[in-house]
Order: sequence, then structure tokens, then C-alpha cells
Amino acid sequence: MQKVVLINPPFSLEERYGSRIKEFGALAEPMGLAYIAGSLERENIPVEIIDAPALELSEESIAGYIRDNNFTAAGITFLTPMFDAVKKLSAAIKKHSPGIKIIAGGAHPTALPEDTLRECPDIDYLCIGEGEGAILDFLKFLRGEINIAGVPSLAYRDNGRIIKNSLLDNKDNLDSLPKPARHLLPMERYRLTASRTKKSGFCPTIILARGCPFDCRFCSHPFGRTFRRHSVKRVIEEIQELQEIYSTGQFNFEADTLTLDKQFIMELCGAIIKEGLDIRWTCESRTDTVDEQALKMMKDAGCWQISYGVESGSQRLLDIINKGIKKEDVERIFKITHRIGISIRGFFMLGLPSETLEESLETINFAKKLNPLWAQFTVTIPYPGTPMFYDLLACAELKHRIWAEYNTWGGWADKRLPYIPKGRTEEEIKNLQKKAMRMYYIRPNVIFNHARRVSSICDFNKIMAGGRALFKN
Ligand code: B12
Ligand code: SF4
Repeated sequence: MQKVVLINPPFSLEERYGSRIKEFGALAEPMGLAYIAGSLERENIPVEIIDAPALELSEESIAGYIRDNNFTAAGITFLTPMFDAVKKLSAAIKKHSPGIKIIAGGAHPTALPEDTLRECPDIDYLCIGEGEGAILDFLKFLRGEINIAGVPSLAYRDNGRIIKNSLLDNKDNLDSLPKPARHLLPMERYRLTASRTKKSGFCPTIILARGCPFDCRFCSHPFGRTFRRHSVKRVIEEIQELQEIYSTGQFNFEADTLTLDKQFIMELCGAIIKEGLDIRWTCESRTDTVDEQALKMMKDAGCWQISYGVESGSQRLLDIINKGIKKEDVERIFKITHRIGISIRGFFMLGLPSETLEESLETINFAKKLNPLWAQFTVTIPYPGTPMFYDLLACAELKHRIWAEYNTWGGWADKRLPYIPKGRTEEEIKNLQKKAMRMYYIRPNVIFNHARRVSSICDFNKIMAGGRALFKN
């Protein structure tokens, strides 16, 4: 009988955010692993998930557990900054269980399959892209039922060569996917940031759609360009199940572009209202995919916060990164969202390709003008898989390929930045990230807005801790 263990590698909040702001980081459920586990369970294949960051486990203890429990295959998920952790973990697993097959998936191996197999000798196979179907075919191959060439989306070594099988064409309705196996996760440990939750930080994620037709140059499109979504019925079912199991009414609706299909969002909100679901939810969106009618309906259906990707206050840079939005439209939608009473989180990027200091300040000032309740300033990291990565690679502007340092919180986590715009220095960009937060938050109206929102001791503590982190720096 085959038995599979799926692992989210040890990658602590301190490694992600640095020691000074680690307590503000999200500890989110590894949804990719939960989906793959759901797929295995549907075929009655025994599976376990080890979420190392949530359980605070080391690679040695994970490897020991795997050795003692006789698994056929270990599947590891990873994003670029987890590269070192995955190398160590796969080496430890192979040391204790030399016969086990290790397969990895996620955004980093999907972007760089050849390099990953070359750089990680203990990983045997990679899954490129979505894994729900690929994992089942992979196990069939291990059982000797199909040839390795028949496993779509698989990359592997063959006599020193690296082979990439043809990719799965994921055009299916998402409802054909299994429900994510959250019962295999330590759900009580997860929390989203103070900026995304009210009262309790517990806020399960529901994935409503995958894929995005836009073309932002900093995005790696892990789910391709075709927008695929669940049916309204399936989303409602998932909400009701989670409400019952976890007694929560707070959710994070995840999708590359949730509001792309207006009819879907209107129908979904209509169904939430009709069913009388007592829920509060947040989502991410683009300012050019919402309008007043949709926003009002979302608010009535429990949406209390939207995160908008604004990215820059410079129209020149917005055009360079192909964001496809105009500053005046962003302002208009922010005004409407404020008026309707949905709280806003704004995402802003500093250090975009060719950005000048004046343009960085323009971004910070644009953020102040838009005045979201929360503004997040990240340092631009050209992640593998994004057009920006290949552009900068082509013109030899990438400073290094030390993947563990590819961290958007570089200013706080003190990582060496892989890209610095010409004429600017690393120190200046890192300091700017911290300065942007202070310039944004240390303003009377922002402090007042946050103070007004405090409705529990928990909220109060979060705000005080945030204030301390800003002043500490
Ligand atoms: C929501 C989200 C977050 C959330 C929560 C993430 C989480 N649950 O861990 C938050 C805000 C916390 C976050 C943080 C970060 N994120 Co993020 N995030 C996303 C987003 C928008 C969706 C992720 C998601 O839920 N996917 C849904 C699940 C179902 O998909 P999945 O995990 O990819 O898994 C599927 C396949 O990849 C594959 N697969 C995955 N693992 C495995 C393993 C095996 C064995 C197999 C067979 C298959 C397989 O099968 C799965 C099912 O189809 C993506 C963009 C995107 N559309 O993917 C960015 C994205 C994944 N994030 C990204 C990054 C960089 C980060 C950060 C590193 C940023 C930072 N601080 O520097 C952190 C690190 C977080 C961490 N886990 O430690 C990048 C990754 C790029 C890269 N090359 O690594 C992405 C792709 C966005 C981008 N810039 O293009 N993120
Ligand atoms: S950043 Fe968002 S809108 Fe832009 S391409 Fe990626 S998923 Fe689409």
C-alpha cells in the first residue's frame, strides 16, 4: 500500500520577516498541499501533511518521523525564499530513508525546473504547475502501472539529462477538484495578519478561482492566464462546512483576480445574502475590475476589506510593469470603496526597475493620498517565473541568485536584495522600506482611524505592537 507524506518545509516567520516584525506575519495554511492531499484521499491513498512552520519542526525531526513511518513518497512544496530549507530537508529525508522518492512542487520548481533538479540532488521529481492530477499519475508510475513519460507536468533526471514531460492543460471547471483536506492541517495554529482580520486572527482561506489574464511583469502566473472558478453552489457549500467545523464567520477569499467576472461576484454575493450566511470576508482585487454596483453588493454580502494592488505612484512605472491601470482610475475606485465603507489595504512596491528616488517618494505620497487603512510597502523582488526576472537576467542586472535572500521584506529581514535600480544603493532602498511605513502610519488621521477601529483587547495589543515596531526602527 502506498503512503504519502506532504511537507511544508521549515521556514520560520523570523526568516521571512526578520526578528523585528515577525509577530505581524501571517501563518497561513498551505492550501496547495491541502488540495493535493484531498486528491489522494479521494482515491483512498493514505496521506499525511507536516506543516513545519506551523508546528515549529526542524528538518531532522521531520526526517526521523518519515523514517519511522515508512512512506512511499514525500512531496515538498516551496516558494523561492524557502530554497535552502528545502535543500536541507530533502538531504535529511534521504539520509534517513534512502529508498523514499521525493517529489517537489510549487512556484519555485515550477519556474525553474531544470535549475532546481540540478541544484537539489536529493529531489527526484518535480511537478510543474498544478498537482492534483499529477500526484495521482506519479503514484501510478511508482506502482509500475504507467510509463514515466505518461505523467504530465513531471520533470526528472534521465542518465544525466533533465526531462520535462508535456504540461497539463488545466481548462477544467474547478469544481472537479477535491475539497482541500484541511482536517490534515493544524488549523488552530493559523492566523492572518492584524491588517486582514478582526478580533481573532483565525481566518480560513477559501480559494474561489485560479488564473489571471493580466500581464503584470512582477507576477509569475502560477495558475496560467485562463480564469477558472468554482460554481457559486460549491463556494457556498465550502463556507457552510467551514462555519460548522471551525465555528468561524471570518474568511479570506483567495483568487488571482476574484472580481474579474462581475456576473460571478454578483451571483455569489446574492447567494450569500439569500442563504442568510452570517460571514465577514476579505479579498484581493484590481481597481479596474470593480465598480460601484459590485462593491455595494460585496459589502452587503459581508466583504469588509479589499486589498488593491496599486504598486506605484508613478504612471511611468505603472506602464513599465504593465499594470494596465491609470492613477486617476485608482483614485476614483478608492474614493468609491471608502464611501461604501469597505476598508482598504493597499499594496505598494518600492525599487521597481529604473525607479528613481523621486518616484519612490511619489509612491509613498500617492499612498498617503489614497489613504487605505493599511498600506504595505514591499521591496521589488524579481521572483523566478516572472517576466521581470527574465528581463533583468537578460540585461545582467540581477545581483545574485541566492534564492533564500529573495525576500520582499528585505529591509526588515536584512537580506541582500537581488535587484537595485541603477544609481541607487541597497542601504537606501532598505531604509526606504522602513521609512515608508513610518511616513505612512505616523500621521494623526491614520492613528485616529486605527484607534477608532479597536474593538477588543486583542486589536489593541496588535496596534500597540505595530506602533512599537515602527518606533523601534
Ligand atoms: C495567498 C498567497 C500568499 C499568502 C499565503 C500563502 C500560503 N498559504 O502559504 C501570503 C500573503 C501569506 C503569502 C506570502 C508569501 N508569498 Co505568496 N502568494 C499567494 C498567492 C496569491 C496564492 C497562493 C495560493 O494559495 N495558492 C493556492 C494553492 C492551491 O496553490 P499552490 O500552493 O501553488 O499549489 C499548487 C501547485 O503549485 C502544486 N504544488 C504545490 N506544492 C506542491 C508539492 C507537490 C509535491 C506537488 C506534486 C505539487 C505541488 O499543486 C498545488 C495544487 O494545484 C500566490 C499567487 C498564486 N496564484 O499562486 C502568491 C505567491 C505564491 N507568493 C509568492 C511569494 C514570493 C510569497 C512570499 C515568499 C513573499 C515574501 N515574503 O517574500 C511569502 C512567503 C509565504 C510562505 N508560505 O512562507 C510568489 C512566489 C514566487 C516564487 N517564485 O516563489 C507568488 C507566486 C506570487 C508572485 N509574486 O508571483 N502568499
Ligand atoms: S499581479 Fe494580480 S492582476 Fe497582475 S497578473 Fe498577477 S494575478 Fe493578475
